[in-house]
Amino acid sequence: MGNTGRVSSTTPRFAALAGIAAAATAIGTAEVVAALTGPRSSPLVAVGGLVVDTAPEPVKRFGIEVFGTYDKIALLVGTALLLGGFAALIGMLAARRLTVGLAGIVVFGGIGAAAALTRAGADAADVLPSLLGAAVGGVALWAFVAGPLELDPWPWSPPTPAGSPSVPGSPPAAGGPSGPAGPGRGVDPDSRRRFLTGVGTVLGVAAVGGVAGRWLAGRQGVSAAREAITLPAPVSAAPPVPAGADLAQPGLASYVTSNRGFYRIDTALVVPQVDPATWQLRIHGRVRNPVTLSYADLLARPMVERYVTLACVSNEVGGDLIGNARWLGVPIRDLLDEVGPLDGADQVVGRSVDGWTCGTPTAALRDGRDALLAVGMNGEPLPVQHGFPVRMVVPGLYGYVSACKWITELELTSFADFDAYWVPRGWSAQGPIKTQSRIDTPRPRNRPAAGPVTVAGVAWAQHRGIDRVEVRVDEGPWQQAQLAPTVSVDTWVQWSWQWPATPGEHTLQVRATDSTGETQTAQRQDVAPDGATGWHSVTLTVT
Ligand SMILES: Nc1nc2c(c(=O)[nH]1)N[C@H]1C(S)=C(S)[C@@H](COP(=O)(O)O)O[C@H]1N2
Ligand SMILES: [Mo]
Repeated sequence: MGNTGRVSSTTPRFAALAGIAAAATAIGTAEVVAALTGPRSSPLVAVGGLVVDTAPEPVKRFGIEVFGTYDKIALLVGTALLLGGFAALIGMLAARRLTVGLAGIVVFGGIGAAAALTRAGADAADVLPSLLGAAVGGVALWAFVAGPLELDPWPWSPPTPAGSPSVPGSPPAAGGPSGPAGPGRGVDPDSRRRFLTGVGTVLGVAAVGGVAGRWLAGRQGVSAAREAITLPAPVSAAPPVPAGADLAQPGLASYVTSNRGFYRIDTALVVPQVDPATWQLRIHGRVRNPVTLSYADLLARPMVERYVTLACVSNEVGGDLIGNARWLGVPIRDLLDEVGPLDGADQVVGRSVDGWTCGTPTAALRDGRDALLAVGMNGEPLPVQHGFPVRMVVPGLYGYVSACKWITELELTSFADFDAYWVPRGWSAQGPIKTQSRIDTPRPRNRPAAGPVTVAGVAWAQHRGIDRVEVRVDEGPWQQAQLAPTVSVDTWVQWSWQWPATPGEHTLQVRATDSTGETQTAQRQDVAPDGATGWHSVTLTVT
């Protein structure tokens, strides 16, 4: 190692660069290996998943509120920035003492491996990407700091030949972190070129590796299998959407939500790829006759098709975490009748391939409502993001207690014996959907002209049905809105009201009454623990 004692103020930057290049190599390697061992073993995905599962509830809520459906992208970008910072630090530490830098890499590899082992269905092979990534990253770090690509000189290393102990109390090596940069004395240009070429090459290879790894993982995706599926016709078709159910008002959510426009909420950082050819559903636990069904078994059963409006418990008043689709599936009621739940089995736990669980009251699945093991959404096989190949859909219950995507198990148990995913995280074990209404148009930015203005929106009280929607202006008298027809009590309903708008600032409010006669409370309640309450209001200026 040619340490001539020359110094350069740019060296800390080079050291940081070496650390980042080494970390990128580690991650690129890990992604390639993870393409073979499965997505849950990718350290980025595993650590991110662990963060999602263990982050305190307020942090998670913040993520969902600020980034919405992009919360996962935000998490990945945040993780990458954080990792970049640590990698730079590791590079700078390694420039002073290689073993410290290598120890940093070992710690990161260890965290990745440990995180991978915590994921649902993990086995020993899942530590491989992290371990191999750390090993390759370690070699890269060595190459930049003490090996063939070493910058000449590393002014932070002791001025004495490598290996000799530094003298306690001696002044820092020339050009130490706080030492002065020697004027005009830079790094040897040849070595600088070699170093930067090395860094560039390694970053390029790492990027190619990362992309190739993701691409390989993508090829293992199930889109092709999904496209090859022909769904059976239902024995009981969905009732036709009545004329006028969709008021087709600009700004108003359409009565049927497209698959592309459907909200997506789940804890999965990487969308699970479940092969229908090997998919199985185990119905077991406190039952007389446990069964295991294949996808073919399921498709061979009589299918029904129903419109059901799905809603998320995290939907704020006025929010859009709600959508209405036509679902094709097998009635869960029939399956439960066949397995024969034992006394006291008051909870059915749906378990996803990624370990997520929801707990549904057994009674809700057997009381005659159209609770489905769904395979189709709006005439297509379930989109992968929405649970392909099979998910649950239960009218009247929030998604977190009923709508298990990528489902592989239905376990009969009791509420006393098992808490599903969100329950220990502060959400209610019971999650019936609360009656709600929303003003979709006009919105504040519309600034409508004075005169007749169509006020319109949606209201929902799944499985009870909406009886009445009322609107008021500036806290004046409540005015009855017109309800559009609907397919059933299991979907939302559109409403409209003609407003003789006058110039100035006004506040519109809406409230709905369900078929039990209960009117939405004005009381504002947060989404936690069991769904928001309160009236949606919109303040706007009429010109
Ligand atoms: N496997 C799995 N299923 C899940 C979830 C999840 O995190 N993992 N989230 C649930 C929640 S909270 C809701 S609101 C619905 C949303 O379904 P969607 O994404 O198809 O709209 O899925 C439910 N099913
Ligand atoms: Mo949800």
